[in-house]
Amino acid sequence: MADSVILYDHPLSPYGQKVKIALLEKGVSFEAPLPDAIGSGTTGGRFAEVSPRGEVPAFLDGDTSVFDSTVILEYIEDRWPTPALLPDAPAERARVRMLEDAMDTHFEAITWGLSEIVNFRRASGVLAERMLARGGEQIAGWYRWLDAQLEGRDWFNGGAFGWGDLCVAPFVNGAVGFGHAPDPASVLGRWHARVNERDSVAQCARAAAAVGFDSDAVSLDAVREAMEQGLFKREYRDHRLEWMIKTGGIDIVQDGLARHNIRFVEPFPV
Ligand SMILES: N[C@@H](CCC(=O)N[C@@H](CS)C(=O)NCC(=O)O)C(=O)O
Repeated sequence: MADSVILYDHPLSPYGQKVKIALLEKGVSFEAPLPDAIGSGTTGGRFAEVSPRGEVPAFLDGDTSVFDSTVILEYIEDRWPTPALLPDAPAERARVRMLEDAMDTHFEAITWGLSEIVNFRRASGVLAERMLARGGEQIAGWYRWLDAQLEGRDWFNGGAFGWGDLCVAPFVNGAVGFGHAPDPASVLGRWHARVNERDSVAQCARAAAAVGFDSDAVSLDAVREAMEQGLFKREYRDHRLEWMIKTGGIDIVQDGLARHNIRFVEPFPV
C-alpha cells in the first residue's frame, strides 16, 4: 500500500475545501493535484477511476479510493479520529450532518447558478436580472435559516469549531464572491468573521481567490470560449438542475443541451 494521500481537487470547489479543511485540522499531509481535463466531461486515467462522476474532490489513501466530499469526510474521520471533527452526541452528529446536506445541495445550487449567469453568461437582459435577484433572495432566506441554526452557539458544531463549520464556511465564502455577504452584525455574520480567522479555512479561501474567475491566473474569456465550443461542459446535476428550472432558466437548460455544453452523470465505467 502506497503511503501518500492524494486529493484530486480544484481550489474553487467548496466540496474540495470541506475535505482540505478536515485534513488540515487533523494534520494529515496530502497532495492536491488538479485532474487533467476537469470540466470537459471527458476525464480519464486514474482520476476517472477514483471519481466515476468526473467530479472533485476524489480521494486516494494508498489502495483506498473514495469519491464524494461527504463520504470522504466520513472516511477521514474514521481513519484519523483525532482531533474529532464530529460532535459526540448522536443528536448533535445528526444536526451537523443535516447542515452539511443542506449546504451541499440547496445552498450550493444557488451560487453555482449565479456563476452560470455572471461568469458563463447563460442569460442576459431582463432574464439575467430576474435570476440574479431571485438567487439573492434565496441566499438571504438560507442566511436566515443558518442564523437560526446557530441558536446561541459560537460554532455550528457546538462549543468548538468542527464538522458543522467546515461544511458551511466554503459555501458562504462562495456567496460572498457574488456580493452576498451575511450582515456583519448578525449572529451568522459574526460567525463568518470568526471562522475565516481559522488557519485551515483561510488557507482554502486564499487558494480559491488565487484561481478565481476574476484572478490573473484564469482567463474567463478562454473558459467561456471553450464552453461555447462544447469543449468545457458544465455539470447540471441534481439540485443545480432544480435551481435552473425553479429560477426561470428552463430555456438555458434546453439551449445548453442543444449546444452540447452541459452534461449529466453517465453510468459509471466498468
Ligand atoms: N456531491 C459531490 C459534488 C462534487 C462536485 O459537484 N464537484 C464539482 C466541482 S464544485 C465538479 O467536480 N464538477 C466537475 C464538472 O463540472 O465536470 C461532492 O460532495 O463531492
